Amino acid sequence: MKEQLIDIKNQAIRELDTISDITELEAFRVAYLGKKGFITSFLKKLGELPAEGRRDAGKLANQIKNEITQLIDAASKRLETERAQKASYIDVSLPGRRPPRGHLHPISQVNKEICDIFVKMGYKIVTGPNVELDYYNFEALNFPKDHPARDMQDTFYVSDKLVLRTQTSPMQVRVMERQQPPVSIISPGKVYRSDSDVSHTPMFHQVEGLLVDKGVTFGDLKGTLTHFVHEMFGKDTALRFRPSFFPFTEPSAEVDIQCVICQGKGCRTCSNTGWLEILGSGMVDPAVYAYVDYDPEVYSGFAFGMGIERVAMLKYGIDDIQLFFKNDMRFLSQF
Ligand code: 2NM
Repeated sequence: MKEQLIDIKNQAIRELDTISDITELEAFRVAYLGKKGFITSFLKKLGELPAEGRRDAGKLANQIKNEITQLIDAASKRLETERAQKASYIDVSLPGRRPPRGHLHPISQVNKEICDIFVKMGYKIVTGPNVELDYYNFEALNFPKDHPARDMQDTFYVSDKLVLRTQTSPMQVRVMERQQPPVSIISPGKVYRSDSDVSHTPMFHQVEGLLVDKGVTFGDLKGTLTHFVHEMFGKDTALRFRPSFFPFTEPSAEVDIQCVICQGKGCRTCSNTGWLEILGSGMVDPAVYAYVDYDPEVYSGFAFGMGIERVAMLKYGIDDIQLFFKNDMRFLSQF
């Protein structure tokens, strides 16, 4: 009897040495101290023993039961300490987690691309106020007093004399006012019009350009804008100059490029015309020169303007302008 108990105890000590986690330890506890475990079974069989040995065997069994219980407690503490140490262990050789890296908004990217093309041709970038005098936004640009663009429906008025600029050309008037030709400038920036649908937002971005010197012709305008389109959309992009009208230019022309979706065959995007309008342009009207004291007998020049969102939509085949303003990372991270 006694030997049998000692054997159980020694076996328990050996087994305990091989236990490496809490689950195994629990299985061990059940095997020895559980309802059907070695010790419990032994205690249950005590009644079958002759009365004289029963007391000693019971005493020894309970003593071993306590010892094993203490061993389990100790092993449990040891395993818990090991687990905590493992959890707090830092592998200093692991490569770091790279923080996600941002980039310029697609409108900023396209704005930079447009400006870079003209800067390479010698144009200087100028910027100015978003809240502009009616004088620079309309009057000095030769808008008649009753022109529909001046209407409250189209223009955000800050006061009688102040508006949110509806184009960036007021800045060009400001430059001409303080500097005689030659001038070659582009003015990028935000502009505001009371308008909102799939192709209009109340605020959008424009780049306008101006070149004035002696002997500047419509041929210079065509050459400059053809170069721009080829740089922006590729050398193989066809373009055409279509007669148009602006208060500040005469003659005026809009530039269309071959539809980027159907290559000119005709589709929904180009309303089956094969062409997409990309910018407005023209020879600066002598009426504008009168406001800035340029001599129209000596100087001539051309000007142009384009919406950056529109250029970006054509370049990337985007059909909803609102996407540029929603800050949805699923859209923005594609650029
Ligand atoms: C356009 C189209 C045609 C333009 C004119 C001028 C200025 F100041 F010289 F008169 N700046 N920009 C112009 C000309 C803008 O945008 C569609």
